[in-house]
Amino acid sequence: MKKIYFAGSIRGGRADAALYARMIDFMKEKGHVVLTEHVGHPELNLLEQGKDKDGAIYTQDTGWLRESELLIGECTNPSLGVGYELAYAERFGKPCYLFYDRTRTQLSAMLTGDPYFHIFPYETEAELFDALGRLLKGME
Ligand code: 6K6
Repeated sequence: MKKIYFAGSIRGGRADAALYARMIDFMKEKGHVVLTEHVGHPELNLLEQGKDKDGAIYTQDTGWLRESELLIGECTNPSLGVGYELAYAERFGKPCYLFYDRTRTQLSAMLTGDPYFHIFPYETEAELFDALGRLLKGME
């Protein structure tokens, strides 16, 4: 059982929210704890904002990042918050595994150019889940 920090776009756009939810369910089914389940929630309130709320989100999420054993990110939809989390995770030495659909995006050179990140481009969802399954199996 691993404690996983799942990173996916929120204010960057919710086009892939259902995919995040399927990835989170998959990781949980394999017996892992996903600290950031809300990232896959379809009705997450994007309009809820304010300095106090955002401060609490930042404190909570950076705490979870430090507590996590690894980060798994779905990076097809660009997100400033996910980019920040990746740099934060690297700073704290958390292994980072990044997935993106290469038919839909060109991942930032700041990620593909950093050898710290383990990057998994995919073309179909079946390919994504196959790679994710193998990755989690290798951690048992
Ligand atoms: C309310 C209910 C559920 O979520 C909210 C409020 N928003 C956030 N809550 C928790 N984590 C967040 C929230 N907004 C961004 N994040 C973190 O940043 C997540 O861990 C995502 O991986 C990442 C997304 O960043 P943006 O820039 O796309 O919002």
